[in-house]
Amino acid sequence: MRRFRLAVLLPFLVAGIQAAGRAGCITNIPNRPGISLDGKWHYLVDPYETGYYNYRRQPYDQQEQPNREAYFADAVQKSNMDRLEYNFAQTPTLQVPGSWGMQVEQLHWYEGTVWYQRKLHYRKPANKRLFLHFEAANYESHVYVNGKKAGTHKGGFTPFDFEVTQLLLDGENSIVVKVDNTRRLDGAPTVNTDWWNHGGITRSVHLLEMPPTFIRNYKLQLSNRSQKTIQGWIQLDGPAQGLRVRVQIPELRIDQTYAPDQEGKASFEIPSPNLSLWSPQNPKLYQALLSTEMETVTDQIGFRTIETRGSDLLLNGKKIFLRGISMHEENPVSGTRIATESEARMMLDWANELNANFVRLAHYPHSEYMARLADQMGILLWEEIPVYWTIQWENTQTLALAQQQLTEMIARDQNRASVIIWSMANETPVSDVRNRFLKSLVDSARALDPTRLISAALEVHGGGPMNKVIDDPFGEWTDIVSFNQYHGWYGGNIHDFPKISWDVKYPKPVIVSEWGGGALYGLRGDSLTLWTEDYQAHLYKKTLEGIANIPGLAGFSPWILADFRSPRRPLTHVQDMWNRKGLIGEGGHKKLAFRVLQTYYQKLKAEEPD
Ligand code: GCB
Repeated sequence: MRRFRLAVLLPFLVAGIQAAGRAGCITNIPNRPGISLDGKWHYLVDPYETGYYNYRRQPYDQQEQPNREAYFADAVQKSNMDRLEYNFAQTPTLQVPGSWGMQVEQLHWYEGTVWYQRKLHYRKPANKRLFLHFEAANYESHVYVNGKKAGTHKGGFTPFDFEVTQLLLDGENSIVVKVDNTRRLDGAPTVNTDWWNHGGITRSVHLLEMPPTFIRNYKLQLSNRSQKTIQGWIQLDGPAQGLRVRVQIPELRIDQTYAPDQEGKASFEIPSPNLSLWSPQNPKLYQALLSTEMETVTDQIGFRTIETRGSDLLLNGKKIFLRGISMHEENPVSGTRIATESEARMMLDWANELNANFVRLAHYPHSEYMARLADQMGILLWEEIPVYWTIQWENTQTLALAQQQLTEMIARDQNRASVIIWSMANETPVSDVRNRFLKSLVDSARALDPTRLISAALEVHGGGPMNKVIDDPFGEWTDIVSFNQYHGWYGGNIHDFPKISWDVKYPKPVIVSEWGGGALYGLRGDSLTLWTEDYQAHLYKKTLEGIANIPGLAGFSPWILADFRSPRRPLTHVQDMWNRKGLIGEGGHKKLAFRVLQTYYQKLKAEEPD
């Protein structure tokens, strides 16, 4: 009986733990105390999930006997009688962060479970709360410390952490992480995408050492009603009674103290008439200090407003045109998931060289580095969750997963001035159930962050080849109407592009969130030969000739800055499992079209008022 009850209850308990984690993990990791757990981790490939399920395919952590959290969880042999059919000490290592498929040839196409393990010799600090923080692991992670489960997380691109104060020992510790990148029909994303499914602990891991009560998260941004009022809140974790929170921005002579409420939250509005507003021309960041009697957290924060008026997009009250480019989080030189700050900088430097002032970070949240660097470099960002193509709209678990990733993305980057747009989805098919799904995401995003704009990459419908209609009912709910179009590549004669008439149903700012075509770097020919750099450059010229005809156009982000790996792209000697729509090819070489867009943006930039 007891066994039955435990088995029934456990999934809910686990869901409860996940839900609690969902309140948002610890943010501003670069400025928190702790140690890095990056480096070499041992690994075991486990295609049958032997370390997780027994021979009846029951998960070890949902049984009373044997008393294990998982077979592979505890990397320490307890006695000679404890027969273990694995031995992490003898296994090779993987670099963390990194994608396994790009480090080990046999894992290139692998989709399944890999167990990571590392030891940690640790002197437990007195009076600290300890958290294992993962910036991202793709896709489902189970984390164990000294054989005990710390928690699980789903979603490959957002951060998560678990408190391990009681699980870590003074002395030697073993940390084991099961990472499973199996694509799932009910996942977000689902099984069908156009990018590489990089498996592994793809971003950095930290052990955070926090005081008994600490600042879990905070928000400090301009109110969307005024350019002279900073609005925000601080959320404490731990007993808050008697504590005060303090907000300082020394350069603005701001120094305010507040008493948190019973939930440990303090909300505030601070008049700040003398702000220098953040913008691409003036990426001004202020040092902010947030403190309690127990700690001080520093951050570099920019202040700006973003809003729409009719079909205009206004940054700090002034009309702005988005000279954009889309990018995946993949390094075209190495073909790996971007894992370091210098790789993120390389991508944004290219965007800068293109004279772009806007980057669409497709199709999932990129690393925190991207947004922090964009803040410093004055690049505006679109951030997106992987609600891509054909998600299971009717599945409430899938909706919960999308909501969770949205919440985690916003919690992490809500203090980045560069981020102006939260995008809910990409090219999703219209239906009532999809509308309800996406509407629910919009409601959450607006409640979590009313200071940014909402969009989604929609599709062009009907109208015929020379008349294109954008009438997706979801356009009603977004602040910006964005759509992807591929005239001249997926159908349509590119010479006709300037003659197309556009029918956009919503009087809102319009962003063409994708357009472009494929070219193999170095392949030359005439401007009508597909896959040549010449054709791609021609497509860019023709599109740029006609794109201003789109009513309400407030910017665009062509597809895409750099070639990226995709299993959907098998054309031999041309694609070879890469999507070739990059302006920069595999190896990091610029194609002709890069210069076309660069010159066009240069001209737009020169015409802009200061
Ligand atoms: C799209 C998708 C993008 C693809 C691109 C393509 O519309 O949004 O993820 O990679 O087209 O290259 O076909």
